[in-house]
Amino acid sequence: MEKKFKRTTVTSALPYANGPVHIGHLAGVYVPADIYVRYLRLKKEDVLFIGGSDEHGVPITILAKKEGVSPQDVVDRYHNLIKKSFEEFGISFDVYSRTTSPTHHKLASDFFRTLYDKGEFIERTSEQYYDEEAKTFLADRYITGECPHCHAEGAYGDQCEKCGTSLSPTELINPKSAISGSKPVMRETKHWYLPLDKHEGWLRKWILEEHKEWRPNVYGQCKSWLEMGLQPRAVSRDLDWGIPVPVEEAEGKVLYVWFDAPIGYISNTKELCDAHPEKGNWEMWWKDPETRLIHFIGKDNIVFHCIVFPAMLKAEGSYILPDNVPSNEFLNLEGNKISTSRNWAVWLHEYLTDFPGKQDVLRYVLTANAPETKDNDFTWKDFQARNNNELVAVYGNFVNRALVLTQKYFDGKVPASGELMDYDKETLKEFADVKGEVEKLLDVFKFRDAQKEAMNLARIGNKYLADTEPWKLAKTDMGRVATILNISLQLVANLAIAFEPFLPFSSKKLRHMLNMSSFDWNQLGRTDLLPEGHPLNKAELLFEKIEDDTIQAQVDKLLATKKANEAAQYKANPIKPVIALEEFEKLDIRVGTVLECENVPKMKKLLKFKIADGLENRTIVSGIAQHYKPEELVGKQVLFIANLAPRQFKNGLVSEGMILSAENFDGTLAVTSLLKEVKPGSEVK
Ligand code: B3M
Ligand code: ZN
Repeated sequence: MEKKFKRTTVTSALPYANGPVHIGHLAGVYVPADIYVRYLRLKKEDVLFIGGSDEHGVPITILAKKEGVSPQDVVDRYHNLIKKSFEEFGISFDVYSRTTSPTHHKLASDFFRTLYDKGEFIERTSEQYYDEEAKTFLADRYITGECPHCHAEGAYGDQCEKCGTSLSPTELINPKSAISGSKPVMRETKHWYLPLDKHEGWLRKWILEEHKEWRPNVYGQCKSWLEMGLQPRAVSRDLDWGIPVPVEEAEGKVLYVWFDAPIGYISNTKELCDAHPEKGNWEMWWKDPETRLIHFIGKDNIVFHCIVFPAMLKAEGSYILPDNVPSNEFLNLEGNKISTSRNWAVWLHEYLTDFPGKQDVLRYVLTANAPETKDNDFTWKDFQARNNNELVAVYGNFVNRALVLTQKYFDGKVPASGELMDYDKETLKEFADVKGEVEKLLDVFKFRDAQKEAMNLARIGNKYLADTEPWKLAKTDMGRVATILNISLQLVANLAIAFEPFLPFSSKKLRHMLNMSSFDWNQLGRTDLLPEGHPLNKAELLFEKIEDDTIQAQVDKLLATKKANEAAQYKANPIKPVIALEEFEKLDIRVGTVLECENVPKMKKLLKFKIADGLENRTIVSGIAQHYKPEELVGKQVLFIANLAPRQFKNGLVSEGMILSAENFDGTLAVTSLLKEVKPGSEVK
């Protein structure tokens, strides 16, 4: 049963202001949210799109400490950078504020106080690590020590980054405070907990029975949380960065970041509505049952938005609950998980430096590849292919041909359509259907399929022009050319509308080329969008081809990152057990000069050497063909073990010794050589 809503509040997860945003953020949350909001606005529905930065939490304080600046400095820097990136990519927030704003501090604080006064929290005392030198309780991340599982040093109180195990701080061997370096002691501390167990009953009914339509990944995650049974969750922390807990005995305690952050959606709405009364009262957007609330988030935020935040809202009592929580899975980059700390990402601000003006290309590719049902991979090859084969070859090409031909034959004015032939009618019918298809998909948050449908419209147009070939008819039948171009231009106008939610920059450009004034979703599918005689503006290219070397430059940039990461992670193997000098002296290591070197047929890894050893020369076979070409080694001096027992290969080849190579940590081999030339056969001691 479909509920009728008057308006929609759309929120998108508030990114932590401790780093710039990357393609994973855009693909997972902001592009889909923006598509949805633009679609609703085009349909002239009442909608607010709420965004902002999440500026509290321990990682921000750690970064500040590392940089020797204040947490406020950190969030100021990244809030502005993130905000700018979103603006540049056309993410059309109605408000993009921050959780350090005074409005938010007050609202979050009041929210806590309401729940406190209503008796919605329970209080619990527990023992936690305390730094006696720094006189502060330690957040899990602020305690380091030896991992109880893999015994790596420097594991954090919440996780060992080496083996990936989740930890609690008391499990660490030899714990140390990351603030003072001292050994922390256990001390009692009191916190407030939201008793989620008390909310389990209604949450079960609300999600599992009444929201079966939620995406399977979201529904499934909720189900498994509920099946495990909910526990009380602490909503306060011992920390000096955040919103003070508004209770007398709570000195030195702040609201847990996941308690205040979702309230940020509400505060940001309030900030917007207070400054722009024409947007209505903020409470209408959050408390009126005729308002529909939609949260766009990434999959690691599901429990907070589907269970914890709704429990908070319900406990408060005057708020509506989300109607849907479209959450995406993760986007990987060239086969690896995107990682800020390892710099494995395509940063939005860097993308725009390398691809100025190509916001829509990235938006298109991220939607075409959106991780809606499973994790997906972004590759630069795919990026190039989708740009060249779809945006340029299909969409751009069709638009360009329709406009240029109109310029050429009709002086840039929309020609009058004559009588339609069957093929024209079929084409028109096909594209009249697209509106319904795209809508059906957008309404259920299937953005990739919706964009595919929109692209289908361009395919229909491209095929229509290719089949009717108006350029061939120009000498014989101008009436027919006029009809074909009229139909094509109506299709182009439809494309400008259909793509607006997905590719807003290109739609704007196209709209200008078409000199199109009225613009709304309900016109989609119509064939009279451009009246006869309507003057068009000059045609420009909507998209341009991306060349191989541009893509290679991006791939190289990632390869350099990979190398740097590997180098940073590299640790030499432990030294083998000690041996006596006599044992070493048993080895006869000599210098040899490479006289000949060749590949071995059918044995891809092997090189066969003829080595001058100062005696009778010898043959050595070595498995280094993947690392050297034969001609690179001829004439060079190498080190080899001269008294190793001969070894016979399958094909009968016998190796009389072993050439010494060093194995680099990435598995590549480097043949050893000398700094000065010596006589072949010289001994190495
Ligand atoms: N800042 C977590 C994240 O960026 C968090 C989202 C808050 S939404 C209220 O993954
Ligand atoms: Zn470990």
